[in-house]
Amino acid sequence: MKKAFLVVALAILSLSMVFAAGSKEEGSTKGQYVIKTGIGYNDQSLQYKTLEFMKAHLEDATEGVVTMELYHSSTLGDDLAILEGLQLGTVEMFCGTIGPASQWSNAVKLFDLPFLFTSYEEVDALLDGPVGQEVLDSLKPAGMIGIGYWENGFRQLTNSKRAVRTPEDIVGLKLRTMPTPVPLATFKLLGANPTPMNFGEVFTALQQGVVDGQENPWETILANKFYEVQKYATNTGHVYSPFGVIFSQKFWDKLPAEYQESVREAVFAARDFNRAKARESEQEIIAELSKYMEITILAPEEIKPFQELTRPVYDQFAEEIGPELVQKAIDFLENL
Ligand code: TK8
Repeated sequence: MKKAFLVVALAILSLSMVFAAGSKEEGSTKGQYVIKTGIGYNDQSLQYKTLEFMKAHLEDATEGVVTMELYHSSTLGDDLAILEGLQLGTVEMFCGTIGPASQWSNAVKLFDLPFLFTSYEEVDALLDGPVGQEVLDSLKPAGMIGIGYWENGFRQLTNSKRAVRTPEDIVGLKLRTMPTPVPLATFKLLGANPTPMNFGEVFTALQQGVVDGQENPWETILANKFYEVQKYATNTGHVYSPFGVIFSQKFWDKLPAEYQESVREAVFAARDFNRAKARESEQEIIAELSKYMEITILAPEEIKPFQELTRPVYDQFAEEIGPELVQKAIDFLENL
């Protein structure tokens, strides 16, 4: 009697183990896929809040099967290190300014061209359309899967020396630029003394006077407290920097199709959150910054001389970026 009971119990036990193993193979275990990502900005930044939004959305949609591990303030490395991590498969996602990815694809330099965009309408149409897709796809051979774009924003110039109203005011300023060639060429044309540097080193470099100035969107100037070490700001808006949301192909290929779809959806939901928040708070941010900085607001006709002086950058880089792509972008924006 006892023996018969034991046999039945064992049979039930082994059967349930088979089922448990079965469901695991289908990939539905909590925390089975972990997306690790890191940014240069701190946890007060909208970029970090956008990541938190994506994490909540994705973990909810996949019932915790796909989770996210977030790092800020360059603790996981700077933009270039994260991009290298995608290739190695040590990091799953990148969402920094796409510019530094130009090390792997020249097409990415398109967005560094000065004064390419003049409005958010143009930004959204180009990035979310075929040109934006072509740039993302150009990273595929490097083992990077580009899904979409979030907003870093129009870049504005700050410095510790003087108010900038005209291009002449920039002459001789030591400026930090992103570690990518187009901004370097742009600021050389304006007569500045540009130094490429990773974002993680910028605050200290400004504080110690290694450089006089930098350029980044209003929100970054506020969230990263650049106003503590920069007295002057001007709305140059010389470049719109998109954040590129890019995954490691090594990770992507392991992710079952249904979860790839969940990730895509979460990236786009976070994009909509990010753009809406960034744009609704812009004026408030400028008002807040003006408590600490002398802000120069230029009218569109005052921006023109900056535009004219930096125009040669287009010819300098068109060959490298791909003349057809540059023309396609210009035509697309003109016909909007
Ligand atoms: C921060 C970087 C940064 C960029 C820079 O995560 O280096 O100035 O604007 O966005 O991606």
